[in-house]
Amino acid sequence: MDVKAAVALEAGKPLSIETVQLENPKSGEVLIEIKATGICHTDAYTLSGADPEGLFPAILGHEGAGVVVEVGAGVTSLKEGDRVIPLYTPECRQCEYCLSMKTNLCQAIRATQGRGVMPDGTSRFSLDGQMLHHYMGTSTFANYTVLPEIAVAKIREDAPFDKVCYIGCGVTTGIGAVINTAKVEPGSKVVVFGLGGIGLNVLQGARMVGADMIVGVDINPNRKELAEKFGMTHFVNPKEVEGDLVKYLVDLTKGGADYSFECVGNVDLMRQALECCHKGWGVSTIIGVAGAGQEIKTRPFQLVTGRVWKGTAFGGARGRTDVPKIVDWYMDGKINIDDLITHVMPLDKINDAFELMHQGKSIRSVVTF
Ligand code: NAD
Ligand code: DAO
Ligand code: ZN
Repeated sequence: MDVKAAVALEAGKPLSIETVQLENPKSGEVLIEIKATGICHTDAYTLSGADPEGLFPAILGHEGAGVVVEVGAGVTSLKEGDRVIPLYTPECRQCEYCLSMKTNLCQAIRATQGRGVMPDGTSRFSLDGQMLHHYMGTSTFANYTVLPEIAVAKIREDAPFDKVCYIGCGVTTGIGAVINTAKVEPGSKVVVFGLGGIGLNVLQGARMVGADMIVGVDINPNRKELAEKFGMTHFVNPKEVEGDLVKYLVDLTKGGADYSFECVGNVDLMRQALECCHKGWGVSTIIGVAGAGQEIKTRPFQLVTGRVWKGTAFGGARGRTDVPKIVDWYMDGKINIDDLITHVMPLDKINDAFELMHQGKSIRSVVTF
């Protein structure tokens, strides 16, 4: 079938709006009509060419919501008409990783997903006969896409696509990092570095679990007002701090953070996030994706004296199990998504979304089809 898609033809170039060809779903796969997709920092990272694993040409996008329109042979958990969210972290419930219950990093289709193809080793997308790579197994910058059944979360029928698409990455990553990875307790002191599409969701996760003090750190002062709405109790702009930021944060939290989160992708901030944690028990979770080849460092004594360094992908969420629950939280008014979706546009304008992100003017832009 013909499909309208924003294609990343090469690194560093704007996306090109094209009519591409999409094959029918094969065994164990489903065809999804994408109704809305968010544009995340990670799409921009790959498009920029900085992602060493980035493949071109490709159809990017990993934060979508839509409807199942066709199921391939052997598909049992989904049917035509189901509302769904594509998962860049699948959940097969059968692999060693899934069965361990210690991680959400299902490995069932890891190798082929990393090569930009479906589990049978081929792509469903092409442009004038040339193969196009899938991206993160999801490729949501197209009005139709094909996914393996194990990488699709079925959600409730009344969930609005233009809001819950954000649960496909940013919302789940931020809130999940608090609940699943760091396991923040009520009464905690939390420090969040970076108050963008991820960090604001860390704030609302921390508020939801009952953290007492929630410090937000960002160099963009325009983030303060929105961050307060999402639970931040104290704002720190590093540009306005005289002297050492770590010392300032340790003093502010009266001994250090119980939990900190790095939501920028900056290795210097990752170090500061670890070192502003409380001696003996502070846990720092890395969410941001750093540039290719970059490394983190600290003095080992920071760990010897009880601080813990962690990282999280997709907020530690097991997508088919956890994503429908997060959709329920949104529908029940327990979490706020609406105020984070600052721009909505048609696919033809998707390059504007990248521009708004680079200028720090948007939190989330959403393309609706
Ligand atoms: P964003 O651009 O919306 O937000 C980043 C924020 O960091 C901005 O508010 C910016 O002003 C602030 N910032 C930049 N430099 C700073 C500095 N030196 N000190 C303090 N604040 C600073 O990005 P986002 O969409 O929130 O994504 C954040 C990171 O998370 C990215 O690296 C992204 O790739 C990554 N990410 C990780 C996962 C995961 O599963 N681990 C999932 C999605 C995104
Ligand atoms: O190696 O098993 C694995 C999974 C690797 C990919 C995990 C995703 C990491 C988060 C990147 C940002 C997502 C938008
Ligand atoms: Zn698995």
